[in-house]
Parts: sequence; C-alpha cells; structure tokens
Amino acid sequence: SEDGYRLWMRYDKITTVAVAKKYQSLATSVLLEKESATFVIAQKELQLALQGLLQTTIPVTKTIQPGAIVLGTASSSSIISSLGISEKLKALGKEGFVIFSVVIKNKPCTVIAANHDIGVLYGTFHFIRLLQTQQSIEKLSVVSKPAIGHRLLNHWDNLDRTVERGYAGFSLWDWHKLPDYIDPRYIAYARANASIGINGTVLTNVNANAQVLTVPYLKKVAALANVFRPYGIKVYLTARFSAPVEIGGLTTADPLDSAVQAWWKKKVDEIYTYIPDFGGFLVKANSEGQPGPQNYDRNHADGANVLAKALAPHNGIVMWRAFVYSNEVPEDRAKQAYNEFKPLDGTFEKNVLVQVKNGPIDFQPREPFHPLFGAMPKTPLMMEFQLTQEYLGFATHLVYLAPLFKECLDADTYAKGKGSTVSRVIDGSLENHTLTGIAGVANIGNDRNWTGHPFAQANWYALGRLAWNPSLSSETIAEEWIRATFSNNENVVSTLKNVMLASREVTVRYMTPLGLHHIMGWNHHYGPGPWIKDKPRADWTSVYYHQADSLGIGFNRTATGSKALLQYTPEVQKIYSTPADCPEEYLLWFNHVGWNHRMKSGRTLWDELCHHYYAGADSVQWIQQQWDSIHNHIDEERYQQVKALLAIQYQEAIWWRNACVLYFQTFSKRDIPTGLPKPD
Ligand code: GCW
Repeated sequence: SEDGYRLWMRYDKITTVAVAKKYQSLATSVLLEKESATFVIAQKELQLALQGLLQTTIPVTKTIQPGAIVLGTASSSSIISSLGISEKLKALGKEGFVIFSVVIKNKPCTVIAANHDIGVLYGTFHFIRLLQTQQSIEKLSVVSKPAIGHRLLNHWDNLDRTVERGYAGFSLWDWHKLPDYIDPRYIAYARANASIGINGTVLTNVNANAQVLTVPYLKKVAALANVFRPYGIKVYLTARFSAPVEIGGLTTADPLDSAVQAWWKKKVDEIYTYIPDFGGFLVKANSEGQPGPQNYDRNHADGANVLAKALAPHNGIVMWRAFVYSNEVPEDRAKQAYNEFKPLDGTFEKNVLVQVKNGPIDFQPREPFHPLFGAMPKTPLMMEFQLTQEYLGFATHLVYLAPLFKECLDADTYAKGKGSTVSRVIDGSLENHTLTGIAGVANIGNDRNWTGHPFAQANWYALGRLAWNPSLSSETIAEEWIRATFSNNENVVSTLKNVMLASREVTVRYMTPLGLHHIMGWNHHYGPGPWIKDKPRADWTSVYYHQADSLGIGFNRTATGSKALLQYTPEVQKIYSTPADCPEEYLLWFNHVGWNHRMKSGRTLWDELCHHYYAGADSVQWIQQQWDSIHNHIDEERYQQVKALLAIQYQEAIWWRNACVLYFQTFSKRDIPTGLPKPD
C-alpha cells in the first residue's frame, strides 16, 4: 500500500541496476551465531529490507559466506570476538555500534557489532539506511554512539484515547483491549522508533490522570513494555502529583509528609514488580492547574525529590518539567520558569532531569532559546521539543521542524564562554553530566499514516536523528528521510529538500514574522487571533504579547522593559538589546519598535512586516508549484493528499496574512506598501 503506513521503512525496490547489483554481492546472507529477541528483530529487519530493496530473500547462516552480514556482540559471536575489536567496542557504551567491511577467511563481509544487543539493532538500521539512501557499502568504517542518553517521545495521550493537541487521530494505546490484546501496531511503533534510536516513551499526558498508576492499568502498561523491550524502548508514565490523595486515600500529597513519601515508595516498588525496567516519571506540577508541591508551600525540588528517592533504588528517573507560569505573579511569563527554577539549582536528587521547553513561552513558531539552558550548571537539563504542530498549523501545514530544533540546539548560551551551545548543555558535555535527555511531544495518532500530514513523519524522524546526533544538519536529515520515504530520484530529492528546508521560515513569515509570537486563535490555537484580549489571564491573550500601539509593536524585554533579556548571559544580552542591532527574526520578541524604524532592507518596520506576511503566503504557492513539478515521481495517493493539504495551507496563509496585516494596520494607520495587493 502507498498510504504512508510504512513511514521511512518503505524498502521499495532499487531501480538503479548498478547499485542493486553491487548490494546483491555484498549482502548475501545474515550470519547470526546466537539468537536473542533483539538479534532476531535485527535479522528479520535486514531480510525484510533486502526483500524489498533488492527483491532477494537472503538466508540466515552460521558459517561465513562471501557477502555475509555478520551480526552480534563479542559475547554472542566467536567470529566477532576473534576480530580484535574489543578496544574499539569499549568506547561505544551500551547503545553504540560499529559497522565495517572486513575479509574473513578470504570472504568479504560486513560486520555490525556492539557491546549489547540493542547496539546491533541500531547498527542494523544504520546499515539499512545506507542502502535506502544508496550509499556505498564497500569500504565501511562506521563508529556511532548516541550523544544523548534518554531519547524520548512524550505522548499527551489520555486514557480515553483522546490526545491533547493531537491531530492525527486517537491514541495508539487501546487501553480497553490491553493487556491481553496486542495490537500489531505497537510493534510497528516500536520498530519505527528503534530505527531512529528513540529509546523511551512516556505513554500518558502530562495533564495526568492518576488512574494509570493503579494496578489494572499497570498491567496494561506492562504489556506494552514487554512489546517495546526488545526494541530497546523503556516505558515511562506521567505521575499526577496528587495521586497519593486521589488513588492512595491519603489526605495530603505534601512531599515532606512521611506518609506521602512512604506511599510513593510503595507505589514505585509495585510498579517495578510489573515492569522491572520501568523508566520513571514525567511530571507537570503547579502549571496550568496541575497540582504540585507548591500547593503545600514546598518547592519543585521537594516535589521532584520525593519521587526521585522512590525511583532511585530501581534506577528510575524523574523528568520534572520547567514549564510553569502563573497569572498571579505580575511578571512577564517568559521570565517565570527561570525565576522559579534557577534558585533550586543543586537541590535536586541525582536522578532528576529538569525538562525545559526549547523556548521561554510555549512552542511558538520561533522563540529564542530558553534562558534556563546554561543557567543551572548543577542540574541536568533535558530538552522538550514539540513534534505535534500545536502552533504550526496542526497536521494540515507542511512544516519541517529540524531547522527549528537546530536553531535552538546550536544557539550559544555563552554560559562558559563562546561555544557553550544549548546542545552541549543537553548532551552533558558542558557541565560533565552523565544523565542526559531530550524529548519530543509526539505527533502520532492512529491515523493510517501515523502523523496526519505525510510530511509530519519527517518531524518524528528528525527528533530521533538529532537526539542521537545533534550535530547532524537539517539538510542531511531531510535528505535521508526523502530518499527513504519518497524517492532517490535526484530531482525529487533536491526539490523536496528545498521545500522542507524553507518550510519553517515560510510558516514563520505568514504567522509570526520578526519575532511576533502567541497571536494565534484562542484556546484551540489554530489560525490567527492577534486581537484576542479579555481572557481569564493576560498571558492567554495575544495583545499581551504583541503590545501593538500607535507608536509601534513588540514586547520590550530589555533592561528598559520586562528585563527578561537580563536572564541571559551578557554576551547574549548584547545581541538582542537594541532595535538597531537585534537580529530581525527576534526584533519584536525583545523590543518594542516604532512603525517607522528603518530595517536592514531599507524599509520601515511597518512595510517590512507587510512584506513578510505577503512573502510567506506567496511562498506557499511556490511550495505548491514545487510539489506539482515532481508529480510523476510520487504515488498518486500521497501526491493527492499533500496537494489537498497544501491548498488548505495556502488559504490559511492568506487568512493569517490578511488578518494580521489588517489588524496591525488599525494601530500603524499606514497604507499597505505599494506593490502589494490589498488584503480582502
Ligand atoms: O502549549 C501548551 C498546551 C497545553 C499543554 C501545555 C503543556 C499539556 O496548549 O495543551 O498541556 O502546553 O506543555 O503542559
């Protein structure tokens, strides 16, 4: 079927005869000396891939044949242990792998070796990726290990199968039929994640329901964990802070209360009887109405630590979210997480990660990096990206997010001088942390093609690839994905790569150019709503963020404004602190700027703003043309689906453009610049 269910594991036949021939001679058989659940998955995946790519069935053998692919660890394979690679393997850790070409007994072979079974599976997927992208496999010498330890998806899935901010159907987890019925889709899900190195999944929404911690649900969770285990994926759950009251019958959830501490300990011990390798908890506390330690006048560390102490004996971890803000605090929302968390640096237990969204507001199309990165040296911070496109056109708009992720990962915090990138905070190298993590809020549902928009699959893919290696470029990742998902035709690859790489900036232009943010529709967050005001809290409106008035537009977060900029290092402050110097993509994030302010283009701010909105919308037409130009190379089903979605995206880009330009014009009182058509 051509409908996208196979994701980037399509394994369609290689039609370039010369390439296929080469591969045929170098991939004749799988040599597996000893079986394990994970090895067998690797072996079968290899067979499946070659069946598709080369249309050949390769045997599994115990003896070397020319062109054998040798899979294993030093302890599972006498051949591998005889190759003298133990030094090489040492540096790979638990999940790394090597792939190399070698001649054994006069027979050319490819060895995929690791310290543990899971590394062999990751290596196998890497090898398959080489075939999918049609690279040479003749003289391989690959050494790879993940930069970040915990590489997770966060599902915002509720127990009734609705998904908070989910746009691709209902939750994959069929709680009703679990634990006895294992939907084959769970296996497909595990396989897809393993193929990109995702090694953990938080099954439930951060706006948590304590029920998932009760025994009937733990049995269901255990069934999922059993499916995921051989794919190297651990399960995690969200822990509602008030669980001791809600399901434990206690009268308080105060983290310093000994009965509460004992309850969590017992609960965690119980979880491990069902799921011996349970990963731990993700917690949203004292944020947007969720209960937390502050309900008892305790702080976030007190809250995280009670769970951490219960999990520590089992090697479990706590991921405590820093996404907190309160409308009772008369303070710029962008500052609040830093204000609450920075003073707690050094007070968290060793098995706590503080999980920080990429930017200080909330997954906007463009935000500067979160000021907590680099500001809590004694605490491992993990990254939270959002794959589900809550603020980026849901699963309707084509937006490739790797450039957004990279912009944040590559940003320099200057915490320890130049080169203190966010990526180095996250991978632990900046402060020598060994506990490291990154999470993506999943964009997956039970839609046949998983993510609703066929191109949204690329965002899931990109998260996995960047979690493994944050230094990969958006371009490399896009290219891999296109080749595996659509075609190796060079025209298709270059056309789609251009489209994908441009798509995020295009979206920023028609939604929130020049540093604007949080001007979307009320509550559902779809479409424009710069006029939104008079809501239960100021920070849920739009006018709070854009601050448009007769003089200009933008949120002054400099020393003369909310001072949010002062939460960054002096080097970073310098970059953004004046309208004259501030990079224009962040201009209105940090500054309130006059309508007549002269931009680098020579235009006034007002004219430039209009030009951005128009260019953004026009660019969607360009994307439509690009898509049409490769029609012949795309299967009809996906071609039509993307075409229809792009038509909606274009209409909605016009909607954003017109709504924002006309609304902001009521403040600027200036004409639409000449040369641009009047909005209607
Ligand atoms: O962006 C906001 C979403 C909420 C979400 C919250 C969070 C899970 O609108 O739906 O709640 O972020 O990240 O906690």
